[in-house]
This record gives sequence, structure tokens and C-alpha cells, in this order.
Amino acid sequence: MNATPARVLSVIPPMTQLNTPYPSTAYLTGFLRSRGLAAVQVDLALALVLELFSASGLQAVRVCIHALPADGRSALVAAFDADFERYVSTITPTLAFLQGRDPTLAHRIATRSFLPEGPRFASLDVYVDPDDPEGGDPLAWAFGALGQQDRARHLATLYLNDLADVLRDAVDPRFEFVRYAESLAMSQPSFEPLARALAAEPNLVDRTLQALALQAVATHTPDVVLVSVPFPGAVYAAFRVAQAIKARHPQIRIVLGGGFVNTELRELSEPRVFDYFDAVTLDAGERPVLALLEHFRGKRSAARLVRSFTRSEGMVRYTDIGEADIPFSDVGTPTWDGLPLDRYLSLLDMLNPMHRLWSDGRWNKLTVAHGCYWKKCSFCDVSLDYISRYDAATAETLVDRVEAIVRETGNTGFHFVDEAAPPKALKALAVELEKRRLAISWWGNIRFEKSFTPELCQQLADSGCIAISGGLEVASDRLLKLMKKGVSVEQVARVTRAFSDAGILVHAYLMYGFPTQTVQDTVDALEYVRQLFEAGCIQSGFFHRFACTVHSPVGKNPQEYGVTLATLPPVSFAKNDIGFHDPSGVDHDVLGVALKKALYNYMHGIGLDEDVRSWFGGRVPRTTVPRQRIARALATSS
Ligand code: B12
Repeated sequence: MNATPARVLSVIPPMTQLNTPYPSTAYLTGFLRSRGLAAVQVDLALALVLELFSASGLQAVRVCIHALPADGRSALVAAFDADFERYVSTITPTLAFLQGRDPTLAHRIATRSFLPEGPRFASLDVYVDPDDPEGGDPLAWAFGALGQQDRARHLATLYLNDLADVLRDAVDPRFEFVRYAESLAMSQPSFEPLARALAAEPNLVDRTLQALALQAVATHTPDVVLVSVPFPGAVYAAFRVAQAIKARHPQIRIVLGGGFVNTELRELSEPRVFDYFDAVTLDAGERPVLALLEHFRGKRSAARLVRSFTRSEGMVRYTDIGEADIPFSDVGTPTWDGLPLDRYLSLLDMLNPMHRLWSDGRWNKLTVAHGCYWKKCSFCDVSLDYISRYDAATAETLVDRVEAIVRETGNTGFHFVDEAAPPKALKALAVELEKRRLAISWWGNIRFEKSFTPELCQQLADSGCIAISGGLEVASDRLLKLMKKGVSVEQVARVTRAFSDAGILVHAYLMYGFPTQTVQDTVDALEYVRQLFEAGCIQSGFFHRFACTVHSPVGKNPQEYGVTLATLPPVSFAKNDIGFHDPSGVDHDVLGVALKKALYNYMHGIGLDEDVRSWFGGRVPRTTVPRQRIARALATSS
């Protein structure tokens, strides 16, 4: 590469989300432009889906189907093939509808005679209208008589899910909308499975993706391509993208970074990764990229890189000269320039108001601060930079960014993507938004801190807060203490009630299977959750099974939590989750099924007055939590 400044193309590989861009390329592009560099971005996740789910894409899928032996076609694939004309004639208008470009089509979709209905539509049968158990409209409880747009959005999402299943059965068994070929990367100690998959003949998905990547390179003529992998489910595609670019344009430098790398590739020693990438960087990308760009221009030696893996004489070398990161106040404003904002798909998958926020709507994603101000939770990756390095900016800077983003995108909705947005910063943000009379909507993740008083919750609601999520984890004071969560169940009740009273939707992250958690703890935790729903404190939740990672306090000091860790095989590629043995011997898999079923019903207002034992088939002890515990706690605090 010569001495002129590089043109940088940042790429999001499939899959992330389809309703709005994942923000890493927006951050990197905004930062590079703030330094006067030529930077552009593409979202290949969206591009791939739009290409495959088009009339010509479906034709191509059909060619693959016809190449399969007749007995190799699943019932779903055969049904798609038989109904092909209807699929091909409905796909373009349905996508335009999901993109918000053709809202009147809702009426047609809602009739249920427009879209072909495959197995995914069977999910509608579980909804029985209590007023009309004989049949009638199974979606009336969710959308009523006038909610045509949402009803149609849900039906169109089921239709698209059917098509994704067809693609999975006929073309690529690893295909999913939110995670693609995830198992090839997630906690994979060896590169071998990924190497084998990359050596295989490209299938239709691979070919489409690679053609789109080359098209982006032809359009933007970059010297450097930054490939961002936030999750394991984006890794395989990232390598396919790099593979295509390297084969056609060996002179282009390709760099890999992002949340997956920051978490799982910290001990990377696999030289074959560098057949695809020239460098792999850790943690916040701004400083390492500046160093690499200088290096590529011959202005900096390889010995002076920042947090970068490279290959030298066939060996992987990690270099970090230790230059300080760019302060959060100086990273610039993310830009969405270049991304096709009117082409994202607003999907309505689960009929729950909080789940909806994740898949529906073009939210601008912004961080209130870098890192987590609490950084103590023992299940969390607190040893990693994206948690441990807390660095905030002033409310003025934040609201300058908000204003600039609204000006650029025309959208006023914000998702604050912090692990836990600090109450102080949110208060200052609310004051500044109010001062500038800026009308936005926002939501994000917080800790249920006692500093979220009813007054502050109301102030946040007035500033545009519509929803918050936070960890209640295992609702047990003993386990919350062991986790160093810094909250108690009663405190969570008071805080969530204050948010709910202010009209803010509350979603609780719930956990099961934490070290030393007994069956009794699990039953009691569910009783607390039941009471929180009953008392109108929370409206939504999700139960995650606790997973031990090597970067968390549990993974680092297992003896403090009464568990022993499994031995990991030698790692040259990814390292994250680690198995552990909990001597309590509880079968959390079985309990998890009951917890998820109970929660699903609570979210729909069902079963709230039933004994929690009923969800477990009666095979568990009765709860030790008094039935009015939360109601009484709320009454004494007001
Ligand atoms: C908000 C969030 C979510 C949200 C929104 C997700 C979305 N699609 O937008 C929700 C709750 C939906 C979510 C879901 C999931 N998430 Co999440 N999520 C986050 C979180 C907290 C912030 C992400 C973010 O927007 N950051 C802001 C951007 C700007 O930061 P960034 O992407 O890291 O980019 C910076 C650097 O990484 C670097 N960089 C990025 N790309 C590149 C590229 C190059 C070349 C270079 C040099 C640098 C570079 O520079 C950027 C600027 O500094 C992170 C943790 C964290 N604090 O980062 C976890 C995180 C990314 N999620 C994670 C996971 C696992 C998931 C799920 C798979 C969970 C699950 N089991 O379902 C799903 C996947 C959903 C999906 N397919 O979209 C993991 C990934 C770790 C891993 N093992 O790979 C993380 C790291 C958290 C964790 N430790 O568990 N998530």
C-alpha cells in the first residue's frame, strides 16, 4: 500500500439483527471520519437476507431443491415447492411491508388468505380466545379489532420464518435469522471445524454472500476492510467474506475485531486464521485501527501495534505497545451514513412487548458510557475491557451525539446498548434532553439500583424512556449476595414498581442454575417472580441458564462458589464457556423447562394465582416465601 491515507470499508457479516444495524461499523466509521479518514460501511447481514428472500432468491432456492433427490426433501421443502408460485408472488410486497414501505398491505395480509402458511403458523393454534374457545380469531387477545399493522407484521414474520426453515432444510442446515453457523465458533478450542467448513464447496448462501462482499468492494474500492463479529453467529460468514475478498483482491488488508474476538479469541494462536485476515484486534477498536492504518502505510513498525495479533514467520504474534485508548468523549459520533435505513425489516416474532423492541423498529444504538460502572457481578465477564474500563462522557456530549444522529437518520428512537447504564448519567441525560426540548424515545439495560427513586423514574419517563431491562437473576437474597449483584429482591420490587408506575415497561433478566442453587431456591425464586408480575412490578422476563465463562469471577475463582471446573482441551482458537461441577447435583435442565413455561404464561397474565409447584408437575417442595411478601414490602415502602 502506498503512503496516501487508506479508504476503509467496515463490514457487518451475517447474522446480527434485521430490524436495525448493529452499531460497531457505525462507531468505527464515525470515529475514522472524525479523524479525517475516508470510511464507509456495509451491512452484509441485511443485504444477504434481502437477496435470498427476493423473487430471484427464491428461484435460486428452488434450483437447489430440484437438485436434491426426491427422498431428500423434507415435508416443508416439498410444500414450499408445491406452493412456489404463491411464495414468489408474495415475497416482494411482504418485504416492502416489513420495511414499512407499503403499510396498506396489512389489510390483505391480516385476512390470512394472502400469504401461504407453513408449519410456523401452527404457533397460532396455541392461542385460544377465552371468550370464543370454539375457534374465532386466535390473535384477538394480542391485537384486538384494530391492530391490523401488528397482526400483519406477526403473520409476515411467521411467513419469513417458514422460508428460513426451507432454506435450512434445502440449502444450509446452519442457517438461522439471528445466528448463523454459531457452533463453528462458540467456545471452539480448535479452528479445525471452521477450517473444514470454509474448505467446503460454497453453497447458495455462501455464494450469495461472497458475491455481495465483492460487490461492496467494487463499489467502495477500499484498501482496508474491517470485519466486525459481535457474536459467534457472525464468525463463519466473516471468514467467508474475507475468503472471497482475499481470493480476488489479495492486496486489500483485512482486519477482524468485535465482541466475539474481544471475548473468545484472547488466546488465539492458530496461524490459519491469518490466511483470511491480516490482523485480529482486541477490545475497543479505535486505537488499534489507527495503529494498523499507520502500519499498513509503512509509518509504524509491526512491533508498535496496539492489541493486535498478526502472523510472522508462520507463528501468531500478539503485539501491544500499550498506547492509551481513545477516551469515550473523543470517539466521535457514530454515523449510519451509507446504510440503507429504509430497508431494515421490522419483525414481530414473540408476542411480548419487550421482546418486540429487539426485533421491531429502527432504533439508533448508542452507548451512554464505555464499560460498566458496577463491574462486580460474579457471573459476568468483568475482567474484560468492555466491562472493566468504565469511561463516561458529559451529558452535553451525549446529547450532541443524540442530536446529530436524529439529524442524520431522521429516527428519534434510541437503544442504549450499555451493559448497565449508570443512574447518574441517565439523570444528567434526562436533564439535558429536557433543557434542549429534544423529543426522543429510549430504552436500555440498567441495574435495579435504589437510586432509581420514583421521582427519577418519572423524570426518565418524561425524557423519553419507554422501557428498561435489568437483572434480577436468581430472585434469592442469598444468591444475589453470592453473585455480588448489589441488589435485594425487595429493592428490585420497589425499583421496578417505580418504573412501572411511571409508565415504563420493565423486563427482568432471570437466571437459573447458579452455583449452589437448590431446588428450594428455584421454587422460591419463581414465587418471587410470580409476585412481581402480580404486583405489576415487571411485565416481561427471560430465564437464562447460568453459563460459566473463563473471564467471570466464578470461572476465575470457582472454589469461592463451591464448584469445580472441567478441564479444557488445549486452546488455539476460541475460549469462553467452561463446564463445571456443582456438588448440589440439581437437575437444572428439568427445572428450566418449568421456569420457562411459567414465565411465558405470566407474561400473558395466565396462572398468576396458581401455586408455583404446579409448573413443576408438583414434584418440588412448597415455597418458603410468604404469599404476600412483595405486596407487603411495597406497602411498607410507600
Ligand atoms: C446490547 C447487546 C445485545 C443486545 C443487542 C444486540 C444487537 N444485535 O444489537 C441483545 C440483548 C439483543 C443482545 C443479544 C445477544 N448477544 Co449481546 N451484547 C450486547 C452488548 C452489551 C453491547 C453490544 C454493543 O452494541 N456494543 C457497542 C459497540 C459499538 O461495541 P462493539 O460491537 O464491541 O464494537 C467495538 C469493538 O468491539 C471494536 N470492534 C468491533 N468490530 C470491529 C472490527 C474490527 C476490524 C476492529 C479492529 C474493531 C472492532 O470497535 C468497536 C468500537 O470500539 C455486548 C457486550 C458489550 N459491552 O459490548 C453483548 C455481547 C456482544 N453479546 C453477546 C452475545 C453472546 C449475545 C447473544 C448471542 C446472546 C444469546 N445467547 O442469544 C445474542 C445475539 C443477538 C443477535 N444475533 O443480534 C456477547 C458476545 C460474546 C461472544 N461469546 O461472542 C457479548 C460480548 C456479551 C457477553 N460477554 O456475553 N446483545
